[in-house]
Amino acid sequence: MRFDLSVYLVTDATLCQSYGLERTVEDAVAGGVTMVQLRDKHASDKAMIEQAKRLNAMLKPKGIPLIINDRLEVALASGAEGVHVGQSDTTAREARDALGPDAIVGLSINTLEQLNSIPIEGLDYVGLGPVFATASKQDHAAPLGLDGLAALVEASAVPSVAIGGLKAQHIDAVQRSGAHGMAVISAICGQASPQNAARELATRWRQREVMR
Ligand code: TZP
Ligand code: MG
Repeated sequence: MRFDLSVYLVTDATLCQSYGLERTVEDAVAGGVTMVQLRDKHASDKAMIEQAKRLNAMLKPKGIPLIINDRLEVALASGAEGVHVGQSDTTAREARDALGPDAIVGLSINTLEQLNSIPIEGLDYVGLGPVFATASKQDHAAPLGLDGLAALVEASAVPSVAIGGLKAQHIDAVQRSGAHGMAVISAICGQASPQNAARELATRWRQREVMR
C-alpha cells in the first residue's frame, strides 16, 4: 500500500478514551488523517490483535495504512500494513524479513548517531523525535527542538515524520524542516472533536504544502 506520512495519528488507549479508540480513529480519518499507528504498551497480544483487526477492517477500504507499534506478532496476525519499531525493539530488518517486501516498516530515531548507524535497506521511513517534551510518552529521550529536527531530516536518506508535542501551530516549522509529515497523539486524541482537530491539521498541512 502506498503511504502518506503527512498527518499520522498514533493512538493511545487512555488519551483516546473519551470517544473510544475505534470511533476516534474513524473520526480522525474522516477529518483527513493519512496514516494510523496502533500503539499500546499495556494490552495483551491477543487484545491488540483483535483491536488491530477491527481497525484494519475499517481502514483498508479507505486506503489508510494501519501500522502496529513494536509487535510483529500483532502485525502478522491482524493483516496490518506494517510495523513501527523503536531503538530497543525488533530491528527493522527482522520486521522486513517477517512481513515481506510490501509491508511498511518505520523506525524511531532520536540522534544523528542512531540515524548514521542504521542499515536503511528495508526501512520505509523514520520517525524523528521527540521534537518537544511531551506527557504522552513516558521517559522519552531529550527533545530535539526544531533545529535538531531539521538536522536529522537533512541527514535522513528515507522519508521522515516528526513526532512529539506537535500541534497545528507547528505545521509551518515542521514543513520548513523538510519532514514529510507530523505524527501526533494528543493533538487529536482527547480533543473535544478528534475529527475537527484532524481536519485542521490536514487542511493546514495541505495548504502550506502547496506554498512550499
Ligand atoms: N514518540 C516520541 S514522542 C511520542 C512518541 C510516541 C508521543 C507523541 O505524543 P504527542 O501527544 O503528540 O506529544
Ligand atoms: Mg517501541
